Amino acid sequence: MPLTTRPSGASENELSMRSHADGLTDYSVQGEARLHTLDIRGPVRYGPDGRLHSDILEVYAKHGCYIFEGLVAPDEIASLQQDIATLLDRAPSGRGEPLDAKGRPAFGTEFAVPVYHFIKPLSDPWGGTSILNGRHPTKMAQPQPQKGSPAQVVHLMSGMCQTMSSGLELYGHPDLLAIAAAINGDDFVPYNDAIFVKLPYLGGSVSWHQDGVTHWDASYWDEGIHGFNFQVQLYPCTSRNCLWVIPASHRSGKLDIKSLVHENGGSEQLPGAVPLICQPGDVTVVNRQMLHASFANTSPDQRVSLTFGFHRRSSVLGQSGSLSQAASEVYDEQRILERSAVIAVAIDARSKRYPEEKAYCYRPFTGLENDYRFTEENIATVIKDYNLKDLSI
Ligand SMILES: O=C(O)CCC(=O)C(=O)O
Repeated sequence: MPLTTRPSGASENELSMRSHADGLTDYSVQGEARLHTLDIRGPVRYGPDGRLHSDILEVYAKHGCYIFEGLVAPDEIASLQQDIATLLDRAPSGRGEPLDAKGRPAFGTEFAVPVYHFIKPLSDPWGGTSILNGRHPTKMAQPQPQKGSPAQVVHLMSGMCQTMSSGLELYGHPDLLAIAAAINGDDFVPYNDAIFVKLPYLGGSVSWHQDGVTHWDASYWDEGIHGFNFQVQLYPCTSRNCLWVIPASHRSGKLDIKSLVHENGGSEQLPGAVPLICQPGDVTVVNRQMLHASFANTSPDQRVSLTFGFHRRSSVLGQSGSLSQAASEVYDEQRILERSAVIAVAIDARSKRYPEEKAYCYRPFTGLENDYRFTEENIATVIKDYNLKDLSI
């Protein structure tokens, strides 16, 4: 039995970091070999019609994921890395603490949605709980952190379009938005965003799950109905710290994850999975219906993944709040417009930072560009606390 699975009768405290890391070795080798047999990576390419190349769309439709190599340029990645370093430096010293580790007022206390989400090092905060609609039914092994590790570490940061200028500019990236349009239609709408932080020897796990929660039982269900997530990678992602996916699982409907783990001898090392190994600047696209997970980071390498998703408009319109939102929130035209306006403002913010680049033309805001410029007023009305209006399905 792989060592990342807790031996029966053993308390989780008995799993050392070393055993956890060793237990992933064979699985990593096999997963990497499997990854190389799949043709799921390459630079972004467009067809003669100027839209994302149909070859890429076919691969994405078949496997549910794609790795766009080097899509975000090195200078932009450097800005993002710098802004992330600042955010981490200014984080509260722990959950709910007013000061950062250097005794300064912590960053981001003015935002309605807390910026920082803390966990115990190497833990799995959602597995086996009812959090996020209970979509993580099994718990990952939680190795013991090294002596002297902090009691809490940052696991997630929310609100990248208001916490860092490079985050808002990235949200308006023309290639990313063209990919969103190719997959979800020109009238695509946003979902949410989260920055996953996997610090070396400390980062927690995210147990196996599928993201969508609303449309599984609908008669009109299809493999793209819950949209997709981008992950923009700021550092090299290895099989030890990266996101793992089970290719083609987005086409299987809602999976019984508890049974899959049970049938796998209780091991969370599910068969058939591949690690999404990336370089800085690579961007993964993962269908939200894919079975995916990441293990506790018992490696020396950090991963920071800027994660943000998009939906088909038709999937969202008329739906009610889900995941962490109140069910009474209805995603009507007005709500969709208010949240989508972040894209329009981001495009303008980006064009000020990268004036040589051809700006993306976001169809729902064609003709409204002058109302959604990157101005003080729009920062206050469109951007501030935009993530209260996420469209989570
Ligand atoms: O990046 C990770 O480790 C987890 C990402 C994830 O589960 C998600 O985007 O739904």
